[in-house]
Amino acid sequence: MSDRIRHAGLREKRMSAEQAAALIHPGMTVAMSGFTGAGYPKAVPQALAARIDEAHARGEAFRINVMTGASTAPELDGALARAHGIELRLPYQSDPNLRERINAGELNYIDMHLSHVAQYTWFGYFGAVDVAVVEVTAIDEAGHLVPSSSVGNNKTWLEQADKVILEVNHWQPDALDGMHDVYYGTALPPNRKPIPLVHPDDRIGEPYLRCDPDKVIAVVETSAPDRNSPFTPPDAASKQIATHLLDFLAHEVRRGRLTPQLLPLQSGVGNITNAVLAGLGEAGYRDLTAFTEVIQDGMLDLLKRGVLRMASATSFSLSPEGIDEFLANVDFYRDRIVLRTQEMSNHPELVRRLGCIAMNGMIEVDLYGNVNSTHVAGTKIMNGIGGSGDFARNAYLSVFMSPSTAKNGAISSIVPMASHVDHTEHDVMVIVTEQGLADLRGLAPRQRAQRIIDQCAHPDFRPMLQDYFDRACRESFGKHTPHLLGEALSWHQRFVETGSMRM
Ligand code: 0RQ
Repeated sequence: MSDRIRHAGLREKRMSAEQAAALIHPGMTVAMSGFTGAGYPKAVPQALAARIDEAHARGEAFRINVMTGASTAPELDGALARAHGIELRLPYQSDPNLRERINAGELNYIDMHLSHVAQYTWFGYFGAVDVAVVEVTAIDEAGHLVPSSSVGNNKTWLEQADKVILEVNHWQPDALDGMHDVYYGTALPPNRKPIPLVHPDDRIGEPYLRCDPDKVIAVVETSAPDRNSPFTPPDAASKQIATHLLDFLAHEVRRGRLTPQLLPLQSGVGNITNAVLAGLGEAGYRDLTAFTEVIQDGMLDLLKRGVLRMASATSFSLSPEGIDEFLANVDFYRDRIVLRTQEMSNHPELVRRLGCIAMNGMIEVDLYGNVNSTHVAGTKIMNGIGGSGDFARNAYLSVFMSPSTAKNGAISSIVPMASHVDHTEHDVMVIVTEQGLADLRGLAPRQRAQRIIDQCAHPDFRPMLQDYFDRACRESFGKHTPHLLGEALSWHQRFVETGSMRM
C-alpha cells in the first residue's frame, strides 16, 4: 500500500489509526482537513472517538477542540459528536448528530466566515494548534504533500500545528495531482501585498502542500471514499426559482450590466443551486467561469458541454455518479478545475476584484432584506454561514434564494423581522422565491419591503405581511425602517408555540 508514500523518512512513521489517535490527548486543539464532505480524515477521528468512549466509560473527561475547513462527514463530526468528545467546534458543520449536540447546548460552536479561519489562526485568536490531522493523496520523495479532494485550511493547519498526523488515502485518485494551487504569498498585516490573481483561472501558487517532515508524528494509510451524497434532481420550486433567476440574468445582459459571459459564478450547494446550474446549461451560455467554493455534479456537466470554461474552488462535492464521471474524464477536468485554499477561494479581495455573481440559499429574509442563513427561530443552528458572507458582501451581484415557505407551508420564509441576521440589508441585492424575484438594488427600506411582499411572499402569507407593513408604516416609532417592535418576532414565537406561523 505504500507506493503513495515516497518519502523514506515519512514511510518509517506509518502506524495504525488507533496508534495515531493515542497521540491526541484531552483538551488539545486539533485542526482537521475536510470541506463539504470531501478530503476529511477518515480513520483517525473514528479511532479517536472510540478512545474517547473508553475514557468516558472509565469516568475520565476527554473532549477536544475541533477546527476544520467546513462540513465533514459522519466519520468525523458525527463520530466525535456521538462520543460527546467535542468541547469547541468551528467553522461550519452540517452533521445531524453534531447539530443536535450544539442545539442542546452541550458544546461551543463558533460559526464564522470561511475565509477568516486561516487568518484568525495566524493572528493567534484561537491559541495554539496542537495537532493537525490532514488527509492527502500522496507524499512525494521530497516530502511534498499531494492534496486530496479539498484544500480547505490545510496549508495553515500544516504550518501552524505543533504536530502533524497524515492520512494517505488510496481511494483518492492519483489524477488529482496537479489540480491544486496552494498560494504561499500570504503575510500578516502590516506586511500584506496584493494577491496576484486577476482571472479566475490564474495559478499563483504551488501544486503541493509544504510540510516539515520533523513535525509529522504519524502516517496512516486509508482507502475509504468521501461522503459523496447522492444527487437529488431539482424539485418544482427549485426549478421555478432557477427560471426567475435566469430571466433576471438575461435581463441584466440586455441592459448591458453583464456581458453574455456573465461574471465568475459562485454558487452554494443543494437543490436550488443544482436547478440554477441545470438552467444555465439550457440557456445558451458559453465560456462562463466559476469562482466558487465547491464543485458539484452540475458544474462537471457544464464544463463538459463548454457552458463553463473553467471552475475555481476549494473542494469537490460530487455524487457517486459524479465521481465516476470525473474519473472517466480526469485529464479533461484537470485542465479546467483549480482547487485553492479556502483563504483564496473565498478571499474578499478576489471576490471584489473578479466581480462574482454570488448565489446562495437562505432560511429567511425580512421585509427590509436582512437575510438569515443559519438559525431556525433565531436560536437553533442549521449549518452555518459558510462562505455565503465572504461572497455576498463583496460580490458584483448578491442573490439569496429559498422556497417562500418551509415545513409544508407552516413557515413563511419572508418574515417581518429576521430572527437572526447573517447578511445585512446592505449586502443583499436580489431575493428569489418560487413566487418571483425582488431586485432590491437602489431601493430604500420601505420600497424594498413592498417589493419583497409583492414579488416573493407566498399568497397565504402575503396579506399578513402587507397588514404588518401597513400598520408599521402608520404606528412605528421611526418611519425609516418601520417596525412594530412588540410584534416583529411574534411569527417566530407562534411557530415555537404552535408549530406554525399561521394565525
Ligand atoms: O430542513 O432538512 O429538516 O427538512 O432547512 O432547507 O429548503 O432543503 O434548502 O438545502 O438549500 O438549505 C440556508 C440551510 C438552505 C443552506 C440553507 C429548513 C428546511 C430543511 C434545508 P429539513 P432546504 P437547502 C456555500 C454557501 C448557509 C451556508 C451557505 C445553508 C433545511 O443553504 O446552510 O450559504 N446556507 N454556504 O425545512 C425553518 C425556515 C426554513 C427552514 C428552510 N424559514 N424555517 N426551517 N428550512 N427554511 C456552501 C458552503 O459554504 C460550504
